Amino acid sequence: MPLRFLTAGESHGPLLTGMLDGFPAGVPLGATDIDIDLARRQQGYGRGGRMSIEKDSVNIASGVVAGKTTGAPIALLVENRDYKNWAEKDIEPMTIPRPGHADLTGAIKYGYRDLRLALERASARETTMRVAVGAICKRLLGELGIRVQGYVTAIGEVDVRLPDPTHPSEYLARFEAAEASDVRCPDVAASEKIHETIRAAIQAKDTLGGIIEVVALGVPPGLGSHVQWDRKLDGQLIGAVGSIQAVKGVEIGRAFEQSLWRGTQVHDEIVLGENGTLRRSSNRAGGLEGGISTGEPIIIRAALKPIATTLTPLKSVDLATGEAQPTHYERSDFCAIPRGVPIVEAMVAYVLAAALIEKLGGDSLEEMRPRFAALRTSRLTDVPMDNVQWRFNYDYQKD
Ligand code: EPS
Repeated sequence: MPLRFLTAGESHGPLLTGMLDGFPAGVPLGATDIDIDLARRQQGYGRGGRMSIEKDSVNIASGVVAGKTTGAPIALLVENRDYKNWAEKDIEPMTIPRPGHADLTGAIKYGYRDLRLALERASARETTMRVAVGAICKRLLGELGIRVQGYVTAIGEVDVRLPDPTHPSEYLARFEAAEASDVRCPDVAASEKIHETIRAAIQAKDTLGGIIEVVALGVPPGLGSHVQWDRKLDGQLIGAVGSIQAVKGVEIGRAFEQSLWRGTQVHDEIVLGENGTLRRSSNRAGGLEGGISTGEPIIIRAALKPIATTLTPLKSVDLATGEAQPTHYERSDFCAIPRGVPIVEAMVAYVLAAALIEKLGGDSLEEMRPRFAALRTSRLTDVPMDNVQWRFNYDYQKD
């Protein structure tokens, strides 16, 4: 059974819930493993007022017994502290859709007679549960030496060009530096500029988008497949990251920029390293070739649009009267990009955990370990060639 998850819950309902099914037995797991990432999702300059109400922490209601997963579905619950502020109150009608949010599209699709019904589920509050699921997937990946972490590379007009690491271990210092920054950018000077840019946007009653880069270290070669469209790991990663609220673009490595270069400038040349290892002189492919992991760090970049709820009104139409009306302000973030890092990490971790389970079988971690250790790598001895002439010899009769 493949790994899969679902989430449920409204932004101002009693709780958020999620279920992760198909997760292997024997993985050590506690609520604190998850709460660390839930706390990271709440931090970052530019966040909105809701984050001072919530203190997200998870309850694990099934699938983990005596500190280890059992292979049964894992049910997760996070309470919305803000619920008590909404439970007893009369909800004002919401009839003016905000451009950029799901207010209008949701009402058209479901025939809602009040726009709040769309907002409640479309809200990025839902990402709490994605992060919880992602933290569990990271726990499995960690047992196999795989690490998924990210940082911010652009917000507003500040776009940081981080140098290409000469060794994967350089990413570790980058992760650490990002966590020390209140805008999750590893570059200290750029962090200050980003902070200023967000402050100016708040003062201007506006919002900001940006770019998040997530890196997966230690991924073995051979995850995903070139043989079928829906088994390509790059397609799965792009789809999963593209499903996150506000994400409007996803690239592997610097795909958009490199699409304008020549082939000889783009492709990572293959060189013979020590002990017959086939190495790459660069990682412009972002760790993926032919929909399959190469063994180099996987690099996913997500472009998020600015938050759709702006203090400065935008033009809209009051659906109750048919009259032109500016939007009303709803409490929201000014810039959600620093908080978005663990959300992108979560979706990447989920896809990689699913790919590993597909490759190794996912009943138990105990069974996965030796299979993981036996995987072919990019050593010359792992890819022996026949080096003789041969024929296709299809059994295909042409009329
Ligand atoms: C969010 C909770 C929401 C918003 C934000 C993300 O809470 P509230 O609506 O009560 O302020 O702050 O949602 C959005 C950005 C959005 O567009 O809906 C959270 O927990 O991350």
